[in-house]
Amino acid sequence: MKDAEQLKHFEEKIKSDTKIEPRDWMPEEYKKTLIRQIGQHAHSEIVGIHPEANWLTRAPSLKRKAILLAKVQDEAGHGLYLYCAAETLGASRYELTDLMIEGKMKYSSIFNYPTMTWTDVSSIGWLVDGAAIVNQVALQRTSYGPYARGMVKICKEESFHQRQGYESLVEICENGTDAQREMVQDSINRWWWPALMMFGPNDDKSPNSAQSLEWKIKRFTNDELRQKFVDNTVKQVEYLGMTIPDPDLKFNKETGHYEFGEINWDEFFKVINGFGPCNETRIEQRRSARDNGVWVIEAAKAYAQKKEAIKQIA
Ligand code: BYC
Repeated sequence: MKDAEQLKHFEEKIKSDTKIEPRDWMPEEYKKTLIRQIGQHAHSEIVGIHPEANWLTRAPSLKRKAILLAKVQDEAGHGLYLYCAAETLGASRYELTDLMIEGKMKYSSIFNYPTMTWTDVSSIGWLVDGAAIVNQVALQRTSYGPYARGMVKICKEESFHQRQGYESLVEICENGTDAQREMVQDSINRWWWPALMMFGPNDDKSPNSAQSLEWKIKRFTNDELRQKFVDNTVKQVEYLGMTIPDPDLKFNKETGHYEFGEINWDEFFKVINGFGPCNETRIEQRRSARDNGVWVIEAAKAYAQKKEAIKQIA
């Protein structure tokens, strides 16, 4: 088939919601956009382990430790599914990781903030995984088959993560001390705005959205998803007896949505450009994991070669 015919065939598939699969023809830019988004998504899952793993040895009970350990393992699994999805497009996970460490690929802004108290761990589960689900439920219908299918399992697990985070906060708010409730409020104050930033810049400042929506890589705009998250979450904050750190937040009866204040976009761009509170630490953690893990990869390769050699002789 000629290029023009292939393009027409590709566009028809997108139009009819038929998934694009690894062996199908696709425009180079479509492939590039997918590698960028899936790669960043994979990096986020892996980098996102660090702020939570920081509390594994300090969880307040065996039950909380077991839950957190399961969550961290799930996140590592999500990273692996996503790197596999990127590999179906010809991008190796090692190359993508190198690009992130060199500052040439991003990961979610949210993981550049520190986890200072146990309630931060609960708030991450509730707010960060809660925001991630809103985005990822939509991505279950993304146009690239391996990415869409990966999202189905990831969403089920994120849903458990969100519930465990919220349940942990309900427990503190209902049965904790005043000092513990203050820690919950402090944690909401620090995580609320960064959670809203996870959805990316406003639609009129989002250079990639228009094309990604046309190709159905994205199914909703950044602002539509952010609005959905706010609408979902306000009542949950109220149930905890806590407040949202936004004096402009109010329900609009006519639209049926909550209106909210202006996000600090200077802070957002600083963080995604490498100057957030923990960017250096996170990149250093990834660099050291990569460098200290070389022997594992080499040992696995040597073992595979040995097995292959034995098979040849037998
Ligand atoms: N952080 O044109 P735009 C999790 C970048 S992990 C950093 O709107 P796009 C979890 C954007 O990449 C879940 N960068 O871009 C794990 C672009 O820069 P480049 C993570 C951001 O791609 C462990 C530029 O800004 N979820 O749940 O159309 C423990 C312009 O933006 C951010 C995903 O990764 C940001 N927040 O839309 C706990 C979801 N926002 O690449 C929990 C998958 C924007 O041109 N990704 N940028 O240099 C997406 O849905 C989309 O990529 C985004 C951005 C909505 C994030």
